[in-house]
Amino acid sequence: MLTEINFDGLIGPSHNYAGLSPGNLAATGNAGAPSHPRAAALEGIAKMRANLALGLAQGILLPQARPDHAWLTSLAISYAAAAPHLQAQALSASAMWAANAATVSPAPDTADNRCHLTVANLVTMPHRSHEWPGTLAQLRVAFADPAFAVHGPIPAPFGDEGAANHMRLCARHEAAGVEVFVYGVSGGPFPARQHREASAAVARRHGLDPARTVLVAQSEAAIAAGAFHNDVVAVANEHVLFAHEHAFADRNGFYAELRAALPEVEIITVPADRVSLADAVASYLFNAQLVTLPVGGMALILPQEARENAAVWGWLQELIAGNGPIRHLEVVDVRQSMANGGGPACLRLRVVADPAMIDPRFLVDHAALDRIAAVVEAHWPETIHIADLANPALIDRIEQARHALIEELGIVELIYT
Ligand code: SUG
Repeated sequence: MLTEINFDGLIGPSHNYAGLSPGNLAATGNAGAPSHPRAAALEGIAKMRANLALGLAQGILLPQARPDHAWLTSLAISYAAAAPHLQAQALSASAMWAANAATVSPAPDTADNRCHLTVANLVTMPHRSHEWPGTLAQLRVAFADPAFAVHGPIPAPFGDEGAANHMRLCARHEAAGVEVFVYGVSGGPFPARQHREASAAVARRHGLDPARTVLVAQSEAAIAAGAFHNDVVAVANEHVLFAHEHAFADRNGFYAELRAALPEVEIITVPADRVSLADAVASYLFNAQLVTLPVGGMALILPQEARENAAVWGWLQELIAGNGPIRHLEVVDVRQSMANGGGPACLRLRVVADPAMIDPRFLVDHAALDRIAAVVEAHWPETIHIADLANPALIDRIEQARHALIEELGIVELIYT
């Protein structure tokens, strides 16, 4: 049976605030602040438990080996000898944001009726550009069944940031869908991280029907306001699109194309005079997980920051009081990730597939999360100060912590990736 499974990136033991992502206002604003990897990972685990409690299927992706010695070796340097900026880039725990791991086209959308995954190349940001080999290795283990086709990255220089710039709309998860690829042309002072050429290549590779594929430009104003990925200003689930008024360059043209491809689509647009782009970016209203509940209806899984913003929370109260499809708000605390610009939706990769076809070590229930949480409690550093990134004792601790997790989960084939 095809089901939507959310795979959350488990927040790694090297989680820190090095300010590596220009255009990501939270990350640059918190540069140099002390981080709390243990609390961060436990917040992520609590979010997964909240999903389980709603009756949703939950998976995990593992933190990658950090520092990335293979990457440093390809740059002909060791961690100890590397300059501080290279150390930070090699150590980043950024693979936690699983929405940037890959783009996923479920089987009902593809020509060969397999679920296709293309690992994202993340070429725009140096600290993310070396994630893909580790991600690809994991995807090849988790989705080894022939029901899946796992592809390598789109070649540089075409930037691809994965599912964060991809939305799937359909009558029901298991029905054929319309896949929407959102790319950036210009981001004002900031880079447009998703390139049209990359999106179009992913759609071709996955064997999507051109009549059910839409390419749409993100608005420059949104990128300039800090929406470095589309999932900061829009989210979709089944037949519902929930988006900010200024998310897209040509809103009316896009909506018309979408309605033609999927007549039952229901579009909820949040007007800028109720929630400004600045409030949307600060609160991560749209970086919610929009999910279909087993009991019926849809829920938004929102970060705490959305409840703390009066304009956003007021708008949401009206939304759920109305007669629309979204009836339930679930608030989660992922502050450690949020401070690096990653909300609830950034932390997860959605895969519509039959869970029986997936390596069970990547699927979790409460008992598996108890075991993971125990490893985190015992091994993850409590605090990382930026000055510690050069400290060999911290690096040793980070590497040991990941080994302990891999051993607990029995995924030893991934020990070095
Ligand atoms: O790529 N932050 C990530 C946040 C990614 C959020 N993902 C989605 N919107 N789907 C990024 O900008 C900050 C890391 C640092 O500065 O150390 C960072 O990479």
